[in-house]
Amino acid sequence: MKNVLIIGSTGQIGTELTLELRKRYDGNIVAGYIPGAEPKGDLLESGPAEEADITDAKQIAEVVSKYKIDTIYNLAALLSAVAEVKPQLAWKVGMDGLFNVLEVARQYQCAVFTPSSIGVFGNNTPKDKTPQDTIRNPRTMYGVTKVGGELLSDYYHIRFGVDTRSVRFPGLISYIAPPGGGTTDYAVDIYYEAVRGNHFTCPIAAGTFMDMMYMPDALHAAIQLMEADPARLVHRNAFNVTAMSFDPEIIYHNIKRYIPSFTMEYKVDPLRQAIADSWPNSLDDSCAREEWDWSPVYDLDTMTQDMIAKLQGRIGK
Ligand code: AKB
Repeated sequence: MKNVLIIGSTGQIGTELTLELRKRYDGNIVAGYIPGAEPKGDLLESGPAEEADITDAKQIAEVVSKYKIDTIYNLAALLSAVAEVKPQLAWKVGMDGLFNVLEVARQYQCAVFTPSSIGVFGNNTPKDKTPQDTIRNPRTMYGVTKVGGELLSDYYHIRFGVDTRSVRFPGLISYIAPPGGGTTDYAVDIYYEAVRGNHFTCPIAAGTFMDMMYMPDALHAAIQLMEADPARLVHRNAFNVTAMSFDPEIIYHNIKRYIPSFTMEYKVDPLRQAIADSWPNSLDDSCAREEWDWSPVYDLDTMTQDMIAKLQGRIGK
């Protein structure tokens, strides 16, 4: 039996991860939320939900104690573009919040998963097939909090024995809850506009390659890493993982294979473009493959077919 708390359960990853964990495990899979982002529908009806604000250590400790939580998925974060607009809040959630979670985990002996990101890399990082162990010198607040989070999580493992694990997620593409505030969001928005029959204005320039992953693979990565044999883990915080790398032209032409009338133009957003330019073109995820058998299922074409079918069912056309 597993008792799990998901902090940020109503966000892009949390909405789907909470439901997936409830399918897989008996026990209390608690949907943690903040006021204004309460769970609804299936998420509310299929299991317990509790207010669990990452900035409130006491509140997190109360939920952990009440449900005898053994694993925390800490999904609270401001994504890269919005973190540049609100850097103080991004630090409060990303660093102070993580510190709260790790302290509660230390006291109640919980394992902790906190997603990291390709945002840990910066302009001096090797761009192609970026290695697992390499330069992490981001110049964004998002990246700073993700590098800090990786270091702090490793510290809690080494110093206090807290079972911390993490992956560096690329852009995540999904059709249930929207991402909101990321640099890679265009790769989600493009599907919505295509399925609605709309023209798409792309904020990222042609030729900008970034790693991406379909949500089912992302959920699989998080759960598989948390279930991995600790004796095999050389790394912990955080593993490079990827499923595909493309630029806006490639995804556009892939969607056009299934929706030939779809059209796109470019209106580059300088903030998002600068962030995208500082990130890798592609990651080397061989350590994840070797240490816990990571292997994605979806490539661009299978993801496109599934996204279009799922969105047609949800938003019509
Ligand atoms: C973002 O674009 O900020 C995120 C990420 C890659 O971490 N999707």
